[in-house]
Amino acid sequence: MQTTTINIQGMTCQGCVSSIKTVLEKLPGISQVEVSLDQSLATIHHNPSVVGIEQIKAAISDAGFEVID
Ligand code: 9UX
Repeated sequence: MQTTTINIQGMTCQGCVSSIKTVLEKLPGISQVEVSLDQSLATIHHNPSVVGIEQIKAAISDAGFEVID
């Protein structure tokens, strides 16, 4: 398992937090997702041989939020 932290712009309420968690938890290879509204961060525990960082970022973008590199 690998832990990846991603900066996310555009989360304005706990509903956004829930949306992102739901989207990420549906991806294969993801074991745990924590999302902080205050810190604009997602912390994701994933198996890098199943799901890569770019795929995770794409899922967040597709959900309507901006990933900040
Ligand atoms: Mo809150 Mo976020 O009403 O997509 S859910 S702004």
